Amino acid sequence: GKKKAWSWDQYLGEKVIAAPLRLFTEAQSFPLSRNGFKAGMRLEGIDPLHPSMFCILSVAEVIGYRLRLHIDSYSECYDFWVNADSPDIRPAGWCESTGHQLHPPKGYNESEFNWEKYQEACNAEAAPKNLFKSQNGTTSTSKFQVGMKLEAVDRKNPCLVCVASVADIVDNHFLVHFDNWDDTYDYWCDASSPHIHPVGWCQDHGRPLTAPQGHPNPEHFLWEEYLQDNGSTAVPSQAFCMRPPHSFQVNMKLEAVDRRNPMLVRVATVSDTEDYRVKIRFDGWHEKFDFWVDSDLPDLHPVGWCARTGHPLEPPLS
Ligand code: MLZ
Repeated sequence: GKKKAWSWDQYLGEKVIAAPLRLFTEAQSFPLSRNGFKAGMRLEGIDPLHPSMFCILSVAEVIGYRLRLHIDSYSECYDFWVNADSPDIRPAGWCESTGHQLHPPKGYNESEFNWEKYQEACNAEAAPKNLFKSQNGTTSTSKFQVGMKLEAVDRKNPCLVCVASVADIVDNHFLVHFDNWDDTYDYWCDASSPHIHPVGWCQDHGRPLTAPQGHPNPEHFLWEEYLQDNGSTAVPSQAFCMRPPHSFQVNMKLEAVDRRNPMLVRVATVSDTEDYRVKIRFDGWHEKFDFWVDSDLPDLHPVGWCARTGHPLEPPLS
C-alpha cells in the first residue's frame, strides 16, 4: 500500500506532547510576516565567527522563513543560516548611518567602499529596507555603555566566568568582549541574559573569576585596581535583570535546526533541562547525538513552524 506522509497530527498523542507555544521566544515563534528576501540580494550583517564584525552579505538561498547568507568574497564554507527576522542582519547603509565599521569584501578599501558602486559592479540589488524586522526589544540597555566592565560566562568554555567589557551597543543588545582575547569569544546579548553578571559577582558567589589574558597576577585579580589602571567603570548592578528560567520540560516535542547540517529542521524532543538550557534529541537518533543549547536559541521552534513557514521538516529516523 501507499505510505502516508509523516505528520505531527498523527505523531502527537496522550504521551507525546508538543512544547506549548508560550514557552518560546518571539524569535522562535510563528512569524507574523513573510520572508521577502530573494537570492542575490545584498545586505549588511554580523559574521557569526567574528561577532564584532559587520560584513557585506548576499542571500544565497531562501527556504521558508530561513536564509542562507554568504559573506561576499569569502569561501562558501562560511555560509550560515538565519531566520528572516534576525537582528544580526541590516539593510545596506546601516553601518554608515549608525557609526559602525563595515568590513568590505576582499579587494575593497574600507574607507572607499561605496554601496552604489558595489551594487553596480555585482549587478545585484540591495535588499529593500522593509524586508528587515524593526528591532523593538523590551529590555533596556540604557545603563550599559561601551567600555564598561562586567563578569561574563565564556560561552565557548561555559565553566569560565571572565573579565569582560561592553564593546558595542545596537538597539537593546550589546556585544560582550573578553578583555585581551580575540573577538571569536564575543557574543551579543541583552540585559536579561543569564550569562552576564556585575563586577564582584564571582567574589559574592565564591566562584573563581578568570583575569584578562596576560594579567600579571591572574590569581589575585583585583577589580578596584583594574578599573583604576584602565580608567574604566563597572556596569551598574541595577542594569542587570536576569530573566526567569525557561519552562520547557523533558519529553516535550519541538522542531530544531540540525547543527551539523543547518539547512535541515528536524522533529526533536527535549531530553534534559537546566535553568537556561535544554538538551535536544532528534527523534529516532541515538542519545549520544544529544546536544545542549540555550533555551532562547532562534533555531528552536514550536511544532508546526515548518508547515506554517513553508520549510521542509525532517521526520523521525525510523
Ligand atoms: N583553553 C582556552 C581558554 C580560553 C578562555 C578565553 N576566555 C575568554 C585557551 O586558552 O585558549
